[in-house]
Amino acid sequence: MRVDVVTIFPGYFDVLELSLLGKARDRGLLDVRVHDLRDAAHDRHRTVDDTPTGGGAGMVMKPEPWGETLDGILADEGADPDPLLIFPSPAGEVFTQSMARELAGERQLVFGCGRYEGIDQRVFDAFAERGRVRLVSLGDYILNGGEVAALAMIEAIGRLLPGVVGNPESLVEESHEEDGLLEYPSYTKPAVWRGREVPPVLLSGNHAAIAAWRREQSIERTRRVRPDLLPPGA
Ligand code: 6GU
Repeated sequence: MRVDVVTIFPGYFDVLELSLLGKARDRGLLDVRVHDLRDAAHDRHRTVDDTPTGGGAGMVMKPEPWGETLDGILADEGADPDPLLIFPSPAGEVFTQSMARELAGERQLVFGCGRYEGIDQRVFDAFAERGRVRLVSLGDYILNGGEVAALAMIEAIGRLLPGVVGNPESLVEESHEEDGLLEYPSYTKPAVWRGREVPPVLLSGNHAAIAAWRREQSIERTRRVRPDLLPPGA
């Protein structure tokens, strides 16, 4: 998968060189390219924002640097003919594991990270006329810009790409996968730590009993902290 990111803070994305996704990049499974929006701001101060038309607080990102940068990405040789443009925004649809799964099937994602009070609406309108554009939110709280949201989405999507996670089984048992319940609690050695024992069933060797206990724990935890995730009637 190819991922392009447009931002005024390219340094935020340095972390994609680390860990699992860094290895995925080294192995050619994930091709991430970060573009500095200010490279397309041609005045002496490399200005990317201006005051909101109609008045109000804060600043709005100007359309011209976005237009030039996105045009360049779409025209790049090696670009996909139908990439998906994603603008992280608290005004967007909420990002979920099922959206991550859907997006993991794309050939090219382009993340446009806005700052300030947002991006001039005409950028969304112009690119929605030429291709696919989605506004996507991480949830109901406010970040200072789209960078951290884009990082979270790239990690959630990237780990679902074929070959990125060594053992595909570990993708299946996690929270929000399969049955949509939260994950059960995990334990390792030692069997007693600071006087606390591992639940004895886990040491029983009885695989059916272990599976039943884990399922019960998942349901109980989900009922306690995320009852909205329980299937109707559960
Ligand atoms: Cl995608 N962007 C910003 N700025 N804040 C957010 C968000 C995105 N998702 C939740 N809060």
